[in-house]
Amino acid sequence: MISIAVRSLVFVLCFAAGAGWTTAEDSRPNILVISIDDLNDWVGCLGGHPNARTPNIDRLAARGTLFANTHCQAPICTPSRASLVLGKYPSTTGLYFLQPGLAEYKLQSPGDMLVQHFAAAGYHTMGAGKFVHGSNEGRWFDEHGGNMGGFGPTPPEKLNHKEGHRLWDWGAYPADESETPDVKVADWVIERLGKRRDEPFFLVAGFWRPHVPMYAPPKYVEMFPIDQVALPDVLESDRDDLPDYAKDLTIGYPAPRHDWFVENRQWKIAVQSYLACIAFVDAQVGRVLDALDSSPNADDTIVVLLSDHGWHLGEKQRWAKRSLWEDGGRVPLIIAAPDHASGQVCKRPTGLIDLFPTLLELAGLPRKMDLEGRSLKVLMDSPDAPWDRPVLCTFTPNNHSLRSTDFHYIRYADGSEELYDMRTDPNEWHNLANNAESTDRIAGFRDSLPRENAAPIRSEWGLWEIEAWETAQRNAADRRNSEHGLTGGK
Ligand SMILES: [Ca+2]
Ligand SMILES: [Ca+2]
Repeated sequence: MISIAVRSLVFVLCFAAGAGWTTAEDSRPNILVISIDDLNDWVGCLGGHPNARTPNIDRLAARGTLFANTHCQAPICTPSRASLVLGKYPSTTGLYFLQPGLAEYKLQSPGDMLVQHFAAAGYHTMGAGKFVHGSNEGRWFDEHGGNMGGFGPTPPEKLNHKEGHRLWDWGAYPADESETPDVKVADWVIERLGKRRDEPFFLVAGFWRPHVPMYAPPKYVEMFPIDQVALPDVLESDRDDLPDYAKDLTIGYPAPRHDWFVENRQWKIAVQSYLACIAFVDAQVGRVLDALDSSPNADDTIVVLLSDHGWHLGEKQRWAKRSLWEDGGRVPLIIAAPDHASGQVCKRPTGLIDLFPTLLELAGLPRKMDLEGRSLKVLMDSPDAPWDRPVLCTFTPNNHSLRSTDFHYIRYADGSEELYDMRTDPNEWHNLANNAESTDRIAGFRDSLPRENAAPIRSEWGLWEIEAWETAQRNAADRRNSEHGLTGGK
């Protein structure tokens, strides 16, 4: 157990919600958020891949609570992060797509956004790299280091995927890891961790990998000899029991098709590169944790580690994000807080949306009543505590996934459904939605779906996503019409 060091400072606190002025000794903990982009469950302590090497993430898990059944609220960067920092579901805000970003969303008050809420409560907010996502990330922080080079640097010519989207490539690059944005993000964060401030800090390390391009410095690629790389399990007939709508939802996404990876002998190389990117970002996590441990903030800093959504590398014969299956939605979430038990694993269904209320409670700040998540502190105190609701993930309007402790239910906008028993079928190969014995269970899940689905907020920059979604709607309408002997719909 670590006790919270009390700052000697007497501070004046004014909550944004207008709760009035309070004077107290500032014993509130610092908060360090380690955000990793597109990291699925290929993390040692989550057991998602036998080759995964993440000793530093694992050691953080050993210091706190690993939420092993955590899911994002949208399986794509911008809306997942918007949901996290607003504490609201996409079906409430209408933020479903890569565009518009949070900057274009009309906040009712700055305190409605996680980082700004802590700033208003007297925290000094700092960040570097990718967290909220979108241009001018610094607008959300008191102090921001910039994007540190974003998804770059890139080699003069693509290494393995010569055509297609500019970000879609993988391999060993660059030779000098000090050129990578993530090393620079870690450097910037490490420098700030070393200073003791009068007021508590809210500090975000926003790492870019393993997001494409899946480039990692050579020494990390060499950790995974190609002949030892294990491929995900795939069932050839898996897609036969999927609703047509599930297949349509992948329309328009920029990842190469699974057949392309197989036919071009790139599957193993891409898996190797993704594992290398994870090992590389884990090394940066280790540098940050070491810096915290040797800093004056070691004893009173809450550490959170998360990713914004999952990632397919051939599972269910598809790639990348934008799916409601387990591989698209499951993310690591670790919270290590002073005065809380260590080495715990919680299997209750939880979401990134729960982070905002959790951090408020851990920091001793007032509850914010319009948040849609739920504080996880009760599960940090007792990982098997009663927890009566499944976690919701949404991909484009009215397409939802609900994950309970043992089952995974998906419902698409046309009413088609999937159900998987995760205890016996962790690969989600056998859709039980049409089995008679699933009727009661499905009825229970239907009751937990959102009552309202906000219309999508549109952006002129994200038209291809809207078009893909509209194509799925049209195709569903055509299928419905042909089933009823009608024509047209286009
Ligand atoms: Ca992402
Ligand atoms: Ca199947």
